[in-house]
Amino acid sequence: MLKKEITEALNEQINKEIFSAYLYMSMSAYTSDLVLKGFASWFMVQYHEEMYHAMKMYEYIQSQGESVVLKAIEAPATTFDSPLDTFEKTLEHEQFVTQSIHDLMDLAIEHKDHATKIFLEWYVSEQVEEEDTAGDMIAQLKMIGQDAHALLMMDRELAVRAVGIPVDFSKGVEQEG
Ligand code: OFO
Repeated sequence: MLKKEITEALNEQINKEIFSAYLYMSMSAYTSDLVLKGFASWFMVQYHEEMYHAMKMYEYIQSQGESVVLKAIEAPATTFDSPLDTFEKTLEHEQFVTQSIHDLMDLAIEHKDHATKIFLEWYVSEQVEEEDTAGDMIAQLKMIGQDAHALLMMDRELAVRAVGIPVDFSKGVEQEG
């Protein structure tokens, strides 16, 4: 059982995670239009990661005997200035999500909700990684500048990233198939 305020905040967070998925899907479409297939693939992997974040929370709410309440997902931006802009906006968005996770953690601490606190620790670590990755991409793209050859090399590297988490949630977030 969760306190009402915590259930509501977790449901809000599901919305933010699905918005993140939607945003990265939009960045995938944009970079695909630029024929940067590696970037497009990388962002689609990120889309799956975000859906996983949302579903992990969805299951946690249910495991605590509470109800998931889904809300409308805001439309993401559909156009960006450049590949660099996509990662700058990614970092900006991840900083917003980090703050939201920290606020949730503060709420769990305030309510002495130890189970939710332990559950959220995974997200706190995940956000450190998310911001770090976006920061690295920005640094690399700034180094690349207008060098098309270097950009294509980076595109090839990004294409290698594979989905490392389950994407079929029909049997739960921790099981595939
Ligand atoms: Fe869910 O980590 Fe990004 O938003």
